[in-house]
Amino acid sequence: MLQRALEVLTRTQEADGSWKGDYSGPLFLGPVYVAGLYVMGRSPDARTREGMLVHLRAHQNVDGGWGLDVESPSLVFTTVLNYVSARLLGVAADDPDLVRARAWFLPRGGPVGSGSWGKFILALLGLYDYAGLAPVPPELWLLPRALPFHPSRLWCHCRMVYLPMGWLYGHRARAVETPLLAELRRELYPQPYSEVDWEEARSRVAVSDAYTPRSAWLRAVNRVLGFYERIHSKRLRARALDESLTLIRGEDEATHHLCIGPLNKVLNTVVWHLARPGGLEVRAHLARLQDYLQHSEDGVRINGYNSSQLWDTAFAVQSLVASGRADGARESLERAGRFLEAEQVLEDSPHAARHYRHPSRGGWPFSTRAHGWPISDCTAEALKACLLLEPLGLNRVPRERLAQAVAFILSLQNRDGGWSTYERQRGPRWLECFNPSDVFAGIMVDTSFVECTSACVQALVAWRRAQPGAPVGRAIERGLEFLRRTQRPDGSWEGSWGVCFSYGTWFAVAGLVAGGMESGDPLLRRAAAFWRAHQREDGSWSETLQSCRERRWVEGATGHAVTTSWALMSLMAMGEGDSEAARRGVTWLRARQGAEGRWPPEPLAGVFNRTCAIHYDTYLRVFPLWALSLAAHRDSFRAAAVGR
Ligand code: LAN
Repeated sequence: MLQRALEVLTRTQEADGSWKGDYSGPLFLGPVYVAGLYVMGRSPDARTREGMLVHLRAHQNVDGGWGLDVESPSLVFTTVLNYVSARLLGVAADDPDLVRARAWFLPRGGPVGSGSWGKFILALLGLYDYAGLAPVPPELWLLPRALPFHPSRLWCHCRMVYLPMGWLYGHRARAVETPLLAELRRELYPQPYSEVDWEEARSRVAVSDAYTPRSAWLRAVNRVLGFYERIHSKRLRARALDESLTLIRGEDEATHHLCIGPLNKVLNTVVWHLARPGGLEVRAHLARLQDYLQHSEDGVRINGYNSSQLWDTAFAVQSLVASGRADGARESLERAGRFLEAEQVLEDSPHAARHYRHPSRGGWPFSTRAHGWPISDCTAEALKACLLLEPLGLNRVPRERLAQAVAFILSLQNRDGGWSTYERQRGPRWLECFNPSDVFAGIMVDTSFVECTSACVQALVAWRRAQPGAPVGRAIERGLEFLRRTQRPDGSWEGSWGVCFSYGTWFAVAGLVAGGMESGDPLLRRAAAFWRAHQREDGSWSETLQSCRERRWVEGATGHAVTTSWALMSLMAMGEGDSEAARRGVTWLRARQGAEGRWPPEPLAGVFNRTCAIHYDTYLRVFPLWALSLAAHRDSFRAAAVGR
């Protein structure tokens, strides 16, 4: 059965050596894409349009709304945006699905109840008045860089979304009026459009959309900025808009017009359409817009990134090597090795300091080299994969380049010993009090994460083994200390990029054990107790997205193969492989595998910013294989020991 799982994985590899799959899930990306095109007087081609509508209809909730992602309860933000998107794609207002949608959002105030990003996109379309938005003044970019709230200190995803938003806000950019937009203004609001109280709308948000409450600090800042909007100097604004455009250009060039993510990709494209209609910039952007499209049997979605190729490939390599059957997968590993080689970032981004970019050289991104934004843990996982390929003679990345990857990782370590995602922590944690998104948490500052920290520690340990005497000991120690410090009283760690305590605990344990922690250590005992406490009667583990939102363990209805694999890998790492818990887990996981070697589909295991689920296409092919491989090794090891 292990062999089948291995075959499934190698069979699904791309010709370029990577694993490339669906990276969708969020339901706000499609509508932003459609809205962006509409502002530019364009619409998707017929096939994409049809496909997007299939996907959109397939994920409408029974109550008539759309969730933040394909598995979540309805929000006004995503319901209004998907409604508008369907209309812009040609669906009539009396379509039964749209009638149901209106019945859901109208009693909640329509756009007025939406989380702030929904209001912004609607303002761009002329379906919401700019007076009803919290101000996004581009002048913030002109503040002294040393200020703790200079935008360059924000988490890169957040600042890259607000950068084009500031430009568009400063211009009060708005789609050319069409009869359809006039109809939409009548459909979206419970009252006539001319009677909406925009001042009041600014501070309104429906309960469904208010995950992160607007703090008193944020409300105060919004009042001050609102006042500033009335008195602002035109000259200063013009300078700020120029500066924003320069920074937008910098982002475009550093990413080959892919941009860091799908949102700023669309917004930057719209910016250039307005700043230089028909210019080179728009054309370069349009050429790479379809990189974000995912065509599949059940429609067209927008991926959350240009792909997850590097990440998936690094994990696939690790699970194939762990299977102990690398010989059978040699050809596949060889191609994967080539992909890893091809995707390492070999130079810093152009004018890095001017664009507030951390040096990139030596790092690996989540997707591809062209994307241009390397990440701490993606670099770490790729480095681990290369070092595993080395003894097999399949690593193609020369030592100097591996050393650059190590230097990149070291350059990212935070003062608290941990690692954040793309950059060292730049802003104070209290900036999170100013999170204006309503629907996400933890978007303001790139702080240390358990997962990133563990991956970096593991990679540095592997490097020290390959390169004895490498000066990484102190960094490892500080990373381990961070991991020790962040364990919760129940023995778990909270993850941020997968669901949730299972993901975090798997990473933390793997990091601590790699760093030399002994199986009898009280920390690991507590972690084992955590796993035992949550094992289900049938031997599996199951954790849901709700855990991330509520920040406490919330169990699913049935066992999950991915959660169970994380639990098993963690138990085996901490020396609990022979325990009753591990044995029952392994039995469940084996029985769950289908005859053709796959594990049946299950709820999404990826998450971001505590609220939004995202699909990792390879997780069901990689983690069960990996966990069962480790278990099989133990079995054969035990058999050999008994025989002796
Ligand atoms: C990702 C994708 C990769 C992911 C890992 C490398 C797996 C993780 O270990 C670190 C965080 C990171 C880089 C990550 C952060 C948040 C992202 C970029 C995403 C989940 C993909 C999409 C998401 C992005 C923020 C979506 C746009 C929404 C905003 C709130 C700006």
